[in-house]
Amino acid sequence: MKEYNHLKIEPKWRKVWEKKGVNKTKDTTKGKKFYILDMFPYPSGSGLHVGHPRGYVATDVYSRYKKMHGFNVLHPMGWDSFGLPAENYAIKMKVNPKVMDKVNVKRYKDQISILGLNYDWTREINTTDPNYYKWTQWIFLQMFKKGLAFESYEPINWCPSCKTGLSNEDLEDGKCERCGTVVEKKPMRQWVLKITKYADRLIEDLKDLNWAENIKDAQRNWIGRSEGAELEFQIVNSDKKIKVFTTRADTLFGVTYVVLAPEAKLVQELKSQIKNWSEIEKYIVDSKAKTEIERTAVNKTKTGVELKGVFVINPTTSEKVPVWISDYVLADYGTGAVMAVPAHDERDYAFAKKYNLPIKEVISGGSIAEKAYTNEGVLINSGKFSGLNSDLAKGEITKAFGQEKISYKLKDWVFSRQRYWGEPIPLIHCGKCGVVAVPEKDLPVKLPDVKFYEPTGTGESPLAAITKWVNVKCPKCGGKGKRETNTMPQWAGSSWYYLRYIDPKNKKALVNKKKEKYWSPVDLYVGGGEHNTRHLIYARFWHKFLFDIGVVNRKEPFMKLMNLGMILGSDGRKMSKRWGNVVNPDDVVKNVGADTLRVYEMFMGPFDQEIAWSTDNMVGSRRFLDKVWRLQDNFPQSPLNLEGKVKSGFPPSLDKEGSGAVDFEILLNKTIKKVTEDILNFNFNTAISAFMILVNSAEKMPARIHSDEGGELTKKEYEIILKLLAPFAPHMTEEIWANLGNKKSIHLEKWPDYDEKKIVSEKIIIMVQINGKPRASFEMPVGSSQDEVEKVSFAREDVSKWLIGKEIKKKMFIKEKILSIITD
Ligand code: ANZ
Ligand code: ZN
Repeated sequence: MKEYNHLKIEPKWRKVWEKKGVNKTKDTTKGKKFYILDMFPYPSGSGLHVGHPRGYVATDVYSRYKKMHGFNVLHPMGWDSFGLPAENYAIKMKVNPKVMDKVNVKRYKDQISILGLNYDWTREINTTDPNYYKWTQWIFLQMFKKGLAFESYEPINWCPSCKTGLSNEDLEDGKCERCGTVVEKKPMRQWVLKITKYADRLIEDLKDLNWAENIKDAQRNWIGRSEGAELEFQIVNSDKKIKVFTTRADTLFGVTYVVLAPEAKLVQELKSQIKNWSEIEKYIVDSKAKTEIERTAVNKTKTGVELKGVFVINPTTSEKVPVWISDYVLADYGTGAVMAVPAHDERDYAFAKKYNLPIKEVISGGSIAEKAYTNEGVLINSGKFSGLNSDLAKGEITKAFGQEKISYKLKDWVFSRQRYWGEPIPLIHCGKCGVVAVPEKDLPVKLPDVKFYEPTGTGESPLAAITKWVNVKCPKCGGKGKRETNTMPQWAGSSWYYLRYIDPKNKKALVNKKKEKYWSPVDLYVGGGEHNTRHLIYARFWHKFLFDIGVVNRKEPFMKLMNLGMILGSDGRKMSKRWGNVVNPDDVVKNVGADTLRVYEMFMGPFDQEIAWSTDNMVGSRRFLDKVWRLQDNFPQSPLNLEGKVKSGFPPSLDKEGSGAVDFEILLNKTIKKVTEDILNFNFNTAISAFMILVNSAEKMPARIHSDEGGELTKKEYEIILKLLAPFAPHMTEEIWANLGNKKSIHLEKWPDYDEKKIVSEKIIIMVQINGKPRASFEMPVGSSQDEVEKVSFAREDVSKWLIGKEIKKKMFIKEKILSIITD
């Protein structure tokens, strides 16, 4: 019997598949299609560890399964190479990012290739390829032309270490997500995309998507839509007003002070009126040093300073109330100002207690002696509105003193980076014409080669130093112009890449319309954690824009989303060089084979849950494959000898109920059903356990050949097992398949059907005991209830004869096992 030598088998078959184009997607727009997509990686310098391929293996299993159902499957892979991580790594290694990218991509591709994933590599894309980013720039230009890209000088997040502006999405607890440095607010020129214009649609269209509710919630929370009102407070002795955003207009009568964010422009404008300016100035400086999380935490002690000399009028009562600044008010939410209602808001309550400000109750329903009463209720102390309930009062008070307003936590997308390694923004600044779009025929604007790619820290990208590149003619007037030197953020290229796989080599359009119509939407998108808010929001935004300008035909890009759980090191920590717990897939493939790695990663636990790596358990997966391999012993290796020895069915004399052969047939049908359903539901781990049970049972079969107990494993059954296992262990099953004399690839076979009757007809033996003595045993369908078992029992002579003339005192039933009857 041939040895299972994965080192020989695996590379051999990968070559064959490539030569025969087994993994290629049919270039057609007819027939049933399935588009299955992995979130593409950014090839960092450290290469893949065994955690990365978990999602890739899952999509691979799924796509092979779909192919075996006759679908034309699009299952592509590419590289998200622009951006800070790649650039920071290149700088650390003192290698030009362009050169580094080539090395990293090659490494990643080599590592991915040895896993036997059935990607159609003819569709590979790389976001740093000018033929690709030409279209990233093209989309930006369309946004620019539609007024969705605009220049702004607002203060933005600035990472002093990465020396670039960042979007809100690039922060983690107020720190730069890439390097952990606390970000500062810095006013600078930047390009911003009006994603907020799409906020409502980004929420609304979630309802059509087949995504886990927690991911939808993450999207909703990120967008943070809040319905409320904008109300105005006249400043005493000034023509200025303070505008506030509130979700509780019903509490307006309870406002006892107003609070501005320390950064609010108004504070500067009121300087001449403010009597304690130096104190105010100091507070503004101090609050700059704090992160947003620190500032808004509910349980943190509030600080603030009164603007001495400034008062506003509560419009309901005409009472004068003081104005404060405090860092619990954020400059960039709502209007950057809050009407404080200490009786009914926790933060205001804490603040009022600390600074001895009045607390005025205006909603009845709870005591405010020790804390704010924050529920809604019936209004009191509210003039003609008293007696209304909160809901009604909100509307009435808003109508009388302001207007309805919706606020969003989502900010417009700060879209420029002062860094080298990104797509150049295709705009030209002209002294006469202002900002001018680069004509589409001149795209792509190629990223020039540079000597110095380190960030400058001056607020300009290193590109600004390349005068030859920067100085161009204005496309409009032919006069002197200068290129925009900011580059796009790392999320640009990934916001539309799934469209390019559909038509990766198209020179005339981003994607051919007919092909787009055929392949859209992505039927199944698989990826993990951190991308669930940002990447998905950005991509959905771009997709909606492309829908609006007629490039795509659907409102949403990703129909179904499966969330991937991380693989941790065997110590339970995130795999990282720092902990020395990284397992390299190359080593695993060498030691036990790609098929074992694949089976193990699918078996180790529920797909969406985190799980720690265990080399011991992986060896178990190898043992399982060894067993499947050894089943070949039942069949002669040469197809010539096949006849005679291998039976195509069970010998009639053995084909009776209760024999091993029938048991096996039932188990096989059950397993087909289970594996089929499990793959569809991403329950790969239970699919593999079902396999293990089946194979254990198949292993025992040949031993029975010479006994009368049952049949033997038929070639047909063995082939069914192989087909079911093919998506998980593509190399080994292909090898055995060929050994059995098959000429075509197993991966082009049809997925096995199961026989529903065979599953339903499964029986178990019920034993009937009467007064402790076994009196009868017979078959019943699995799952029969006590009632059903009793009915059958009492109808049988061998039971009823013991019961005639007796009274039944007690009955006990153990499901699928025993009915025990006690008589007098
Ligand atoms: C008065 C009030 C009374 C409020 C009350 C609440 C309870 P969401 O739901 O998150 O939108 N707020 C408004 N702008 C703010 C800012 N820039 N920084 C910090 N807080 C701000 O929250 C809206 C509420 O958050 C608003 O309603 C406002 O306080 C506060 F009994 O106004 B409320
Ligand atoms: Zn010009």
